[in-house]
Amino acid sequence: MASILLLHGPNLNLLGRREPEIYGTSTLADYVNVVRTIAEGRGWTVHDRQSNHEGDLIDAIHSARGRHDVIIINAGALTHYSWSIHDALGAFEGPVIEVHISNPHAREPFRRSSVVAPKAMCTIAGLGLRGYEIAARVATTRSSE
Ligand code: CA2
Repeated sequence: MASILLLHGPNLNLLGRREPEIYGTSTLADYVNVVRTIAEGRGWTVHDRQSNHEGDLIDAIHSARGRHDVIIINAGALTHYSWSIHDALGAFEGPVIEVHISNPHAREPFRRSSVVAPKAMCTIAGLGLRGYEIAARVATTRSSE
């Protein structure tokens, strides 16, 4: 069965509980459920992991090799500076989809660059739950469709 690794980085465990004016009221579980519902409805499995630790995320990306077909990643603030995550994603053989809840380009200048983006087939940002829905559809759609 085809499989998605859905990764969330630092502080995203706080979704729905802090800063609702920026990130809304949906929880991390809501985001995971959107991806899971769409993917499982199309016969895919989803393995999800959130960590506040860069090394945990890198280990998860390494272990995706040969086990998962697609990585969907919201690396949180690590998006903007973790060259280690950039390198780890480069060693993954399948497509990487970068997602963000907010639109980082409309925020502080330090959020305008992503070290994940050069390793991703696409970036979906600023659409909240809808962006995750699109990411799940893209992940589970064969390139010929
Ligand atoms: O918009 C996104 O999805 C971000 O990846 C979220 C990151 C931010 O650093 C990126 O620039 C854009 C931050 C996640 C922090 O999440 C919180 C949620 C609730 C309360 C506090 C932080």
